[in-house]
Amino acid sequence: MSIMNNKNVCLFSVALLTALFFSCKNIGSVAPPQPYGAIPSKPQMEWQKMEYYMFVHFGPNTFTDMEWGNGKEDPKIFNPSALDCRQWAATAKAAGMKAIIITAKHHDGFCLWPSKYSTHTVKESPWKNGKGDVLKELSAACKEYGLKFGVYLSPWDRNHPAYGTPEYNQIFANTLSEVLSNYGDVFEVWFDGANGEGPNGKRQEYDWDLFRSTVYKHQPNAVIFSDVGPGCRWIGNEAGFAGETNWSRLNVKGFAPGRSPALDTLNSGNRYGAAWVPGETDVSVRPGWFHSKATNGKVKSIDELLGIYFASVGRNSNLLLNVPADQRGLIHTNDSLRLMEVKQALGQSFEKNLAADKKAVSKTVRGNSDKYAAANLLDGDYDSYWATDDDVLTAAVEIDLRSSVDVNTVLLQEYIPLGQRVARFNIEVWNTNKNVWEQVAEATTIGYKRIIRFKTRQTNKLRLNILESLACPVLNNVGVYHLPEAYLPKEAKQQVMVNEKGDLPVAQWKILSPALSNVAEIIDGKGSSIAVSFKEAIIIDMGVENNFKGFFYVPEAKVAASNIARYNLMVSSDGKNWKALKTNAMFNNIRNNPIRQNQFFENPVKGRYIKLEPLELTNQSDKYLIAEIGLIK
Ligand code: FUL
Repeated sequence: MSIMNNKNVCLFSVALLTALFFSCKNIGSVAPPQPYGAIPSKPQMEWQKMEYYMFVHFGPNTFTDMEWGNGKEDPKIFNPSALDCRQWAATAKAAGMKAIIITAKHHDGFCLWPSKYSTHTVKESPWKNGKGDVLKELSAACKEYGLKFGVYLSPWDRNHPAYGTPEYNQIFANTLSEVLSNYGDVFEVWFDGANGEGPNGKRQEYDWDLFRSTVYKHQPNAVIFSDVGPGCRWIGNEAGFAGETNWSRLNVKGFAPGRSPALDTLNSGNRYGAAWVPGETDVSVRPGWFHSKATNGKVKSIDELLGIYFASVGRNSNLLLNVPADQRGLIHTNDSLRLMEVKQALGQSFEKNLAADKKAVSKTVRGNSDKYAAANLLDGDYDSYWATDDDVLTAAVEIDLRSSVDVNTVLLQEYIPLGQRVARFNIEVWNTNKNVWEQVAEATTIGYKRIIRFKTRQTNKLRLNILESLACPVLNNVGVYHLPEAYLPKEAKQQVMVNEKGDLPVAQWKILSPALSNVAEIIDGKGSSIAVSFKEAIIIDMGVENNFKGFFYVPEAKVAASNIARYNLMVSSDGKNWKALKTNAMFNNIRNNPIRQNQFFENPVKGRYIKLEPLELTNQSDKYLIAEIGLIK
């Protein structure tokens, strides 16, 4: 073996250095991925990071115990005895929420601020001698508590005399201008798509272009919610869940609020949608949207609310949770206690990220550069991310937890400023006894945030496999957690019972119509429904005369199922001569929120037979669904 002379040593060193130089991770010189498809605007990005905020339904309905007022309510009924928006804000803040959106004007047209453009407002009410302004108090309270402030405004107005005429569009725009220029920053404007008849029996052709431009004129950074955005979209149900697959892109061409794409499209978005319109899940903490004494005992359980959280925030959607104020103008203790319990449960669940400061490695790193290394997934910095080369659409990341621990939850985030890309992935854990990888979950989209829960496993490593991606995957965060067992998904629930205290007993009842073999199910107290021909009424013989003050109908609990929307209800003593108790009456909001409908009569009623005649269904079916019918003492 010859010994190298000085010159050779020199050449060798140069070669070594050059080799080292080229093999070395070249920080900074590798171009970042180009954005893929539609991407969020700056306000949409800020909005997405808010994740969880409060809806407050409040207005005349709070005092009439209605879900939809008809606009004829006397403004004198609006008189909260102890309204305190600071209590709402303090509650939202303590619950970990980031904002409050208030129903400034619901379908009944009543304005919670003294609008110049209506005579159906707080100034016509006795509250604070007509000098009150709920928006003023709430916007100030939000500011004080560091919360953002948002407004819900229903274009459908069952009170305004101009509704149903072309002039109304400008009036609504003026109304918007008032709300959006007098109360500081408004982060979200919530446009309800519901469009029914106004006081003249006419519907309105809405000028959405005018409404949107009015919003942006006063609040250029506001995110506009509607069925189709443009800021964010309705998730397609009021039950609190986004699709398992949930793209933040949507095709909006040809659609409008109230004329939306199919509900499952709203639920899942469009894989190749042309616009960035992320989902927002709106759901009430109680069965209805407005406060009612009857639902004080029906605030959703921790299980239900955690289920909602994981099915919304955990599926790439923001969560807008409604917590209605009561007749005092306060959030009821039952609701606020539950919110605190949920806050605590989420705190316990996510306080310790088992992957933080551990090791993440991937064989596929963009340009082999440290700038895009898998370690970025664990550094807590939102803007640093792991990415692969443009042509690498499947990839894996291994998370080394360094010691064996219990795990059951993985939280993933895509870096959505560059678009949403991942279409399918799975998660594996290392079986330390058998020395093999075992799959614990497989799912489709990730988006801004995806939380996957699985049966608890003890392991020291996990692997995330991106199995399908529309462009090179770009992820900025992976978290690994061990949730208390109580917060893991529960087995399918048993049959839901739908009876309430105060329902008349049904032991002696006979159902005279329809003549179906399973007809007894409509009085068995359980939640499963039967289908009845649209032409057939429900007729019941109670055997004896009874006194009652109302009736209830439990529809099929699925949004847009063929439930009864409009009906007649009749009573009789002999089964021949009928008296109308309700004529052409509506089950309000039953299409979107198909819960038990309690309907009360003007005066208590006596009778032996009742008849429910369907007049209109929530869809075009020739059959309607009914889970239960009964009378309220
Ligand atoms: C719906 C309305 O009809 C309900 O009353 C409620 O306000 C809900 C949030 O939006 O469209």
